[in-house]
Amino acid sequence: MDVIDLRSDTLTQPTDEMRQAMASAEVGDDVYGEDPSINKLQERSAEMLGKEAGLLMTSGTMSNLVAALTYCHRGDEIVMGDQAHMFWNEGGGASALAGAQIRLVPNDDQGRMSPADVEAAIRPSGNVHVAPTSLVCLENTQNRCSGGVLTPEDTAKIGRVAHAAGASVHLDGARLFNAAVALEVPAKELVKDVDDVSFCLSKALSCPVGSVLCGTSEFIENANRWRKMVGGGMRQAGVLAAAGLVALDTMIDRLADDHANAHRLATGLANINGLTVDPESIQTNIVIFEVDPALGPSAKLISALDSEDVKVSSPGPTSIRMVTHRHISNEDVEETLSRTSKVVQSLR
Ligand code: TLP
Repeated sequence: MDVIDLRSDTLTQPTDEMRQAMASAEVGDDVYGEDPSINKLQERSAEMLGKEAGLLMTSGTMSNLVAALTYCHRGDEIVMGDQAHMFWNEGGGASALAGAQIRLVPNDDQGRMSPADVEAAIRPSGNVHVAPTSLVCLENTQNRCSGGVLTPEDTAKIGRVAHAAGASVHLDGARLFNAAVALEVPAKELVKDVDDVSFCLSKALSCPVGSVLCGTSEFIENANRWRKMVGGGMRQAGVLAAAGLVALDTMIDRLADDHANAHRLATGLANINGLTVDPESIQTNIVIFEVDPALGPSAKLISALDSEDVKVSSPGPTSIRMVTHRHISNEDVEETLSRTSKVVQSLR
């Protein structure tokens, strides 16, 4: 039986074209700004997103952390959604290393925050009792909200209230291109109202490593200092950038296949008694579904699926996450549904 690994799109392997580009990449010392492949990737990324400059990071976590370090002084506050990856899955870096406290605002099912909630949460500087809000963070797509997408208008609404109150807006766009493909809008449109954006090369775009942070030249200059400080000055990392350039050319349009597979997967899961998901709410490549408590905690189903060689992850005690990606075919979706149905019946 083949293993079907739906734990994450981070599992995707570099393509042959990427491996060839990596082997022949022109490189230099990037801390001196002399790696031609990195420079090309950074320029290309910034251009695609309508920003002035870009900076290659080791990971999405490093990008988000460096953004927090660049905008915040110790004792500042960052407003973000209560389902934000930055809050749940990044080791508390913004608090521990940037010294910022986090203020959470509810995310709805699709990952949106209400502009009124954000406006009410933002606090001004000038009162000694208060941690001033220097930053508002958005996430598109929103991982823990089943890969929900923010439209350009959703983002503009938050941008307006944040900017009116003097706060900057950072977008964790780890899966920004999934949102762009799902909405059929250029990625540039999704980021025009944020000050900076980070997108990941190492998720559905299949690169082995890397994220790119894009913003104004001044922001990127400051971010570069923080990146060096946290150990992200990477010398001849043009081998990684070379894969990134191939990804931007070849891996974006195909994301539509992952989305179609996720939708089919959700439709099939919704037909299994004991599992709850609304297939119409699945917009990209992440399917999160609820497990009926009568079947036990989700951990029980996860381990039963594992013995059937279906690997999944869990965002919480009653839910399961399945992520479609380049190595998940139509047949894998059908096979996942049949193994899941069998396993659920065995738990009854
Ligand atoms: N997400 C990973 C896990 O950490 C959960 C995954 O498998 O989905 N922002 C978002 C929205 C993310 O989903 C992730 C990774 C990151 C940032 C961090 O990226 P990396 O793993 O490159 O540090």
